[in-house]
Amino acid sequence: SVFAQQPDQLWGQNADAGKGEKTRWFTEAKFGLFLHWGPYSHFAGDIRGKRYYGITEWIMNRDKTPAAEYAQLAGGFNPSEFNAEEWVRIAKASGVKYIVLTAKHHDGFAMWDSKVSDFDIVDATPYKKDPIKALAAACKKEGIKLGFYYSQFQDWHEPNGGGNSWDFDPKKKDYASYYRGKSLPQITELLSNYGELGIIWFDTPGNMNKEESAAFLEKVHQLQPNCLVSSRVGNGLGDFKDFGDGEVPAGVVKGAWEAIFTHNDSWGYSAFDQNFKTPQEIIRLLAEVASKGGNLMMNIGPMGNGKLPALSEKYFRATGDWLKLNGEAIYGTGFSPIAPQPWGVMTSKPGKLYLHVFQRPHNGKLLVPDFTGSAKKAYLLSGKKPLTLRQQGKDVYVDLPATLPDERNTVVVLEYSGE
Ligand code: FHN
Repeated sequence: SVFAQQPDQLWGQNADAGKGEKTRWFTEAKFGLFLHWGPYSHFAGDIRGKRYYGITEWIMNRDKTPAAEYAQLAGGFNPSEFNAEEWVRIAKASGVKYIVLTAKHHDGFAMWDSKVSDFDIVDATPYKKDPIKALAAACKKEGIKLGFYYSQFQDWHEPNGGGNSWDFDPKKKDYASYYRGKSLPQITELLSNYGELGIIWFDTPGNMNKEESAAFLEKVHQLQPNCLVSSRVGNGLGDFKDFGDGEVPAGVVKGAWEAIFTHNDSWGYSAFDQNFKTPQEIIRLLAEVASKGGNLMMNIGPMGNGKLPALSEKYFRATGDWLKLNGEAIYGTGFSPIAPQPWGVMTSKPGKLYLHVFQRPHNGKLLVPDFTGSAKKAYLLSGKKPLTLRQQGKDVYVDLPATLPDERNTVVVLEYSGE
């Protein structure tokens, strides 16, 4: 590159780091939808008459609900209004390229008809159907990649699973028997019965050692060599890197990676949380993450009845409307070769810089500094209206219209030569 800004971190000593075919779809996708859905969606932040704000998927742990009682209450989960095709239609309209659904979260409840445990949606609820099967079919039909979240260490339902110390004495736990008897066999079920998967998204490896993490990674690759594994499989393994929840790395990061956010203050649905990120916040975050070379996976917590919260649907659809006009500046782009500016951030493709303008400079002149290429032309991405530009050494100035067509993020394309 002719530009100065270079990645300051590299992920991928274990995989092809975004260079090869295996992670290509992922690094080009840029926008994913995370879905946390299970019996906790039915409790919606209220269990046994007690309310908990935030992380409702942790309600069993926060409440120290005995496993047997939680299992009984989980029998009230009945997502009778769930419609997989509707979810996938909304996902498509929102512009996401992949979906990751919690097949099993820390509460140990399987969202499919597992033969390994009866603590699942078919055997333990009146719903009796397999929503994962329906979702896999809908994703296949619509060309959306599907991944499953699977909590490989924490399982609060099982005496030998990680995390539940209120029912089961951690000193007496035989974790290996839980991996052998439940979590590895369930991974086999997921990878054998739902077609080609894009991702197995492991989470919170807890006290797993390197051999144990490797056993999960290898199980996935053995059954589906192209299925990607998240770095939260633990011990430095995985095909792509996940940053912390709600974290954007400080600088550019090379390779395949994701920033993970949730739409409000919880991953699971909460009846008491309306703190949803606006379309502007999502659109800007997506641009910022892409400008550093990564994907944004944003979570929605579907309700216990199987519907998506109305505001999540509305704000995600609005994001999709922006992407319909500006997707060229997000999908398949690379990190910005120039540092973030007071007016916004940049993404790139060969010979093009996409200037994501969040804030119009008061003089209307957009300064792109450190520009070592030769600027050729500038125009608004949406509508292609030409803009005047002037290059003075390494400074490029673009004249913006008097008002930005989209105050949330107006994209200006700057074409140049000199790579
Ligand atoms: O403990 C989980 C949490 O419930 C949620 O699933 C998030 C999503 O990234 N992961 C864990 C915490 O990092």
